[in-house]
Amino acid sequence: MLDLGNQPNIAPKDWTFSVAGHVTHPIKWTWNDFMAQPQETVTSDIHCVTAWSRFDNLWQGVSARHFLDVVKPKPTAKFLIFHGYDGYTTNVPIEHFAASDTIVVHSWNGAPLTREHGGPVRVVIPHLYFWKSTKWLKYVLFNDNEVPGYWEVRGYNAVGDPWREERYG
Ligand SMILES: Nc1nc2c(c(=O)[nH]1)N[C@H]1C(S)=C(S)[C@@H](COP(=O)(O)O)O[C@H]1N2
Ligand SMILES: [Mo]
Repeated sequence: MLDLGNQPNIAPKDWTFSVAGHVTHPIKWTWNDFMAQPQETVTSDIHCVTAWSRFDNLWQGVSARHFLDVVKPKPTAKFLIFHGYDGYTTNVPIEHFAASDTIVVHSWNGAPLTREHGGPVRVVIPHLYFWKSTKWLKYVLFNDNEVPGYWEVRGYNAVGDPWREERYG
């Protein structure tokens, strides 16, 4: 599975990104705010739950670690739910988002993310199945309880570790 079938067309100047819920510093970023954050690069493989993989992807953007430093989750923050501009949602335990190679990206293999692949900004959580990596990122809610997202409601796993083949819940 790749996406819900509607690929939103969002120009960077129209893109905003907000974070709310159990955080000390809720944010609402414009494209310029996002690009002003420290930039990092990560190389990773990706695994879709339907068995395809894509190896050696070069991602550029803002690390999850930096992002968490900015919003400062409260001790009650246990689960994140990501929202895309297409209405997609997916949930991830906070410690999985906090992995050292998780990155919120604007570029793939040296070029801006295309609309098809979730531009202007998507999440990449390399150690989980790719359905956990929200395209067309719009909003993240930090929750104290687990709220299932689009595929999780349909029976997919709350964590989604490909090495444990955690496809279903
Ligand atoms: N917003 C949003 N993000 C999404 C999806 C989606 O439908 N909407 N599909 C997921 C799934 S199932 C996969 S496999 C990857 C596909 O990413 P790609 O198009 O860059 O290969 O995006 C994930 N992120
Ligand atoms: Mo997928």
